[in-house]
Amino acid sequence: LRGGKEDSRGALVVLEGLDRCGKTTQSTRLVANLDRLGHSAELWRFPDRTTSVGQMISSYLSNKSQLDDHTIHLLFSANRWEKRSLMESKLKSGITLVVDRYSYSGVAFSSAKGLDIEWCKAPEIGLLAPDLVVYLDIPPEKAAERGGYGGERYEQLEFQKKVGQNYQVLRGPTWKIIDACSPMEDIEEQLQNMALDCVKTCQEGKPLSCLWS
Ligand code: T5A
Ligand code: NA
Repeated sequence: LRGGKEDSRGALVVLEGLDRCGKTTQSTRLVANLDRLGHSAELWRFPDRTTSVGQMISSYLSNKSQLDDHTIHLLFSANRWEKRSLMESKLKSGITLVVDRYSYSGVAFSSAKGLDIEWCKAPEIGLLAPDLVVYLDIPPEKAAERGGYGGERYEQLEFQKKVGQNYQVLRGPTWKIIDACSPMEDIEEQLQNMALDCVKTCQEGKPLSCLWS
């Protein structure tokens, strides 16, 4: 017997936005809220700095190593590919994944360096497509005023402006936008409602699909 709640899948929910837009704050709260409401959910993030590929990325981001722009792009992508099968099995076992950055970061940041956007998208083809992408929208100037900004490689105002323009090109039907300058509690509530709708659609049998769709 198929189609019952017992074999319904989890949702793939991705948070995107400029550095310091509030993704980590909100993805953490969302997982806690979904859990509280009886949905099994896990918090994931990319880059996943715990793998050996992730350690190369982390070293690059903190300016401890230098890499060609194409090379680091492919490492970010490889870091998602190394988690793909686990991601699929978690979703199929009914767990909702809340993911702090995904392929859209990969494309928006690398193309801000001048790499061709189609070239940047190509290695992401075949990764699981998110059911919902929530973009936390913040003016780059406001993000720069937030705590801790300036420590890592990409945390520079002019660069973040280009990243923001690239994100606009990537927006599609699964995207929802939240004003990231709103109070944290308001963002939390909007995000929770969006995620609950999405979880419901997935439980009702929406099939998993692959990028870019
Ligand atoms: N990257 C990533 C690529 O180039 N390619 C890729 O494929 C991927 C996956 C990764 C870097 O790598 C790039 C993108 C990034 O430059 P990271 O480790 O993911 O970096 O770091 P960030 O995502 O940039 O995380 P940040 O720590 O910078 O920002 P968050 O998570 O967006 O923000 P958060 O929640 O830590 O909040 C930042 C500050 O703002 C405050 C918080 O308290 C905190 O001080 N804040 C608010 N203040 C006022 N109002 C609100 N609503 C607020 N929400 C949060
Ligand atoms: Na973060």
